[in-house]
Amino acid sequence: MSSLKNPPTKSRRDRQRLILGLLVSGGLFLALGMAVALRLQGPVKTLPYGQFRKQLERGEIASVRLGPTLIEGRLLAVNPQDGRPIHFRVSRVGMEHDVDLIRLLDVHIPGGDYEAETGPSPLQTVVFPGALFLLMLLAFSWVVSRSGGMGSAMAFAKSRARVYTGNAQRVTFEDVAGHDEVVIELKEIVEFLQTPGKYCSLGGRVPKGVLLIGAPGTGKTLLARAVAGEAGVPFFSLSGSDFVELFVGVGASRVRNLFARAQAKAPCLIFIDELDAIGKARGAGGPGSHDERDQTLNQLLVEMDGFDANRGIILLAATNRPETLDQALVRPGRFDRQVVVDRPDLIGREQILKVHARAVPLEETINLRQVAAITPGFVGADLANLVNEAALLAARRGKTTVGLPEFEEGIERLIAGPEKRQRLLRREEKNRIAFHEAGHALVARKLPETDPVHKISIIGRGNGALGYTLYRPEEDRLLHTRTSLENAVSSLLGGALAEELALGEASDGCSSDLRRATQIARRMVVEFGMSPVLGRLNYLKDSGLSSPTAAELSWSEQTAREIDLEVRRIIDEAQARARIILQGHRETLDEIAARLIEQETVDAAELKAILENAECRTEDTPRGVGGPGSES
Ligand code: NHX
Ligand code: ZN
Repeated sequence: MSSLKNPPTKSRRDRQRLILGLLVSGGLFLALGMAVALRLQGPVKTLPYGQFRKQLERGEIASVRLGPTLIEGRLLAVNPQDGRPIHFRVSRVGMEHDVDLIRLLDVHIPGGDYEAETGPSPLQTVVFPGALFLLMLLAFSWVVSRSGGMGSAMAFAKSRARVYTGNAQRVTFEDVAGHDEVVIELKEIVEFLQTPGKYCSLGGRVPKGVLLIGAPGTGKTLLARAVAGEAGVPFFSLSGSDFVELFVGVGASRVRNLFARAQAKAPCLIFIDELDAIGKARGAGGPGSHDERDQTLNQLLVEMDGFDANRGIILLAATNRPETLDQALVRPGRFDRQVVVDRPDLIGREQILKVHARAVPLEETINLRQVAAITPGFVGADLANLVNEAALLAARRGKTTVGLPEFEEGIERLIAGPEKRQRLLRREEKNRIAFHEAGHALVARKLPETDPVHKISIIGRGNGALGYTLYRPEEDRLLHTRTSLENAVSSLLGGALAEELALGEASDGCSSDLRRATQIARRMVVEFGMSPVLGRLNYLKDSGLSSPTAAELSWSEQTAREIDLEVRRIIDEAQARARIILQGHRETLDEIAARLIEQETVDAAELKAILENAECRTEDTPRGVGGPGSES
């Protein structure tokens, strides 16, 4: 899927060209100005007025031009080096009324070679600025024509839609894997496009807009291209952010332009990626003026109402935040069909992997179902990356085929970045990292309903983590009970807690653990109604914005305080549970940490063995605190 990603947006390149053009014309302007100032005429001496008069009286001056504030002229003497004349300049400010001057000039300038000047020459006032203006105009239109492909400044208003016609990169539903239900729904759209007349003859109303809703990387763009490819119609593709420009009105005229072009090519498909960039609720959002975006959105609504879907234009749009869209966009006659593009399930992932692995030689024994099983939560783009990473790793290892170990390592690289083995660790720090990760793992293993620990490691990773615990979420866990959330918090707190128990105090390394733990606890209270004190209420405002800032929360100060206290209570109780586990299994904790220091990583099977071994030795192991179902 990554190979089909959009090329980088054009607008940035255009802006760079514009700035370059402005710089070039600015430079020209400066150079010309300096040339005018220097007049390219050899040395010019600036004389004091008194000096000038003395020299005049001594007959050392050849010619004089009297300006209103300035006297310029040429000395009789020449430059001894190159024989060029020496010019001079005298300010006469304050001396304008020197009544003797004319008499002196009459007497001392040979041949009466003096004259008055009324002001700057026409060359200076008209020709130079005119030429400059023309030059800048030329430079500007050159830039615009380079960027927009048309020779006028109106290129700004032209939409940047990429148009795909013909079969060059035709995508069909064959190329889309793992979204069978979505494909079924979109096939209807294909029929509308192919035979627009068939549906309206029965009085049906052809949909104008279809909204694809799904997380980034789930393949929404690919699906849109496949619809166009299947229908064999032109495909106008652009991103919502292409409309958002500095200049008010540009976005709106781009929308107009886009629809005009589409009308000319009907039947066709228009695809707007990141619709939320223009479609955010009007008047909502941050400070400052959103006039530009509002105008763009208004224009889009106007165009959607204006075009006749029966002529075979269908608008497809993608967003991952449908709740932020302006309600006007999803009303009947606009984006009234909504198709959710979910993260793929096990079978979907296997199908997607198969598509991406078509060009990759796999080991005989590998089954892509196995790879799909260990990649819960991955979307199409992730899986495409994974196949690529695995192939690169196999090549690096000198193998001719790609096997499961390469996929395993590829997953870790995608989640946490490449290994950073070179980092030199002090012995105490290595020890601390080991206890930290052992703490996470032990708590997770001892509490029910937690994601199983897949691997723990004290090898640093490219993302900056010094050590990590890889949880492998159980396949297709869509809902999380209160217990599972509480215990996830416990496990997150287990790292710092283990440091504290084993080494006397915790370190500053746990900040991201704490952030995630606090986030979970807060959502339990504010969003999931899991606090008995605050009740089964969702405290987010109606806008349903997924990341509430203080201003978007709808509660009183009293409630705010109660929320804080409840979040605090959840964290404290989770920590208490983790503490009981770590204290009750202190030897196991030491054992896991020792094993980590010895071999740097411990996988799920080794962890299980350590835990079972420890339980054989001590029969009176305290049971997990989470109630029945506590696992071994
Ligand atoms: C510091 N780094 O800031 C040092 C340099 C506590 C053994 N003082 O919790 O590596 O503290 O379980 C993903 C997730 C950087 C990326 C967490 C990048 C944390 C990670 C900061 C282990 N494992 N902390 C952890 C850790 C740190 C960091 C991350 C990340 C440590 C801890 C980093
Ligand atoms: Zn941690």
